[in-house]
Amino acid sequence: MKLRIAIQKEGRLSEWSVDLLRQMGLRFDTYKRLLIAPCRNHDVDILFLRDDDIPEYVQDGIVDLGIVGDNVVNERAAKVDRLRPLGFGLCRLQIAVPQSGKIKTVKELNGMRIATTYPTILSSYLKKEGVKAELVPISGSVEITPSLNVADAICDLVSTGTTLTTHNLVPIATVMESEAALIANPERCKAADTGARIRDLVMRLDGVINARSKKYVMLNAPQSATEKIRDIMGGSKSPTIVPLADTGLVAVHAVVAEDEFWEKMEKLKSFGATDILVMNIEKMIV
Ligand code: PRT
Ligand code: ZN
Repeated sequence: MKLRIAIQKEGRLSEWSVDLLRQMGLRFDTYKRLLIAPCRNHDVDILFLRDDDIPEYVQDGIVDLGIVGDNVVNERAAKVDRLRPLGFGLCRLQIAVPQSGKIKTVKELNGMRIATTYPTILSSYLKKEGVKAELVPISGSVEITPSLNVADAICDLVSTGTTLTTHNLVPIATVMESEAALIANPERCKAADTGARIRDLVMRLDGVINARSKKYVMLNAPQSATEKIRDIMGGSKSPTIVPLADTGLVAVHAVVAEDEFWEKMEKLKSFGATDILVMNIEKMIV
């Protein structure tokens, strides 16, 4: 049987999800937004669904894997394994109130009305905070409810904060942080056949994720600086150091974390490094 992976059909996560699966080496068409796209080079079908349906489809085994926001998984209280966070679709579920109003803290929400499309997550948060508020579950455009006097506060996803500002709302609490994640059906992960194939895909995914934050650096340096260079180019493994035909020089190759990259470059130059080449890594299997 083929493995099935569900991704969002149309929305914020769609393009990222398609790109990621392609980087993992899966070849499939997205022509005219088919509902199911079979992979040409792998025993996998990609299903394009509304994001809200993905957690249940994974939980019920209709698909084996899914890519969806943590916010949706938690709201649906789906019993799935979260295999990997994916680093896109980053947002926060926040409670916000009218800027000019009296409410400034979560405790002051006692007895107030809060509009949200996330009633499950919000009610467990309020319970934990010991706040009794009236939830107003709605299906969209949460940000306009205070101005319509439908609610005193809202609980909605925020990424840049522009929507809140535009509607004169300010956040007073973060209920959860969220990002897209690869989720899986727990039984399929345990089963011998599907488990092995899921692990193969996760290994490919790790290769893509590891490569994203790393650069491959090649440089030439005086042989006398070899020890110092080895110390700072630790990277994932010790660097490769080979003597050059020119006596007294070595070539150094290493994988370096992107966020430490500039700091290391400065030091390497001060040790006499020249001809520094920095390359993107397509995949990195460690
Ligand atoms: O049709 P379907 O049901 O599949 O899509 P959808 O409309 O439910 O979801 P979509 O595509 O809007 O979002 C999919 C997922 O992206 C969400 O479940 C989150 O995991 C993630 N995500 C990341 C966001 C945002 N950032 C986000 N900013 N989802 C929604 N928003 C909305 C938010 O609701 C608010 O209206 O954007 C507005 C706020 O944005 P800022 O930038 O003004 O703060
Ligand atoms: Zn949705």
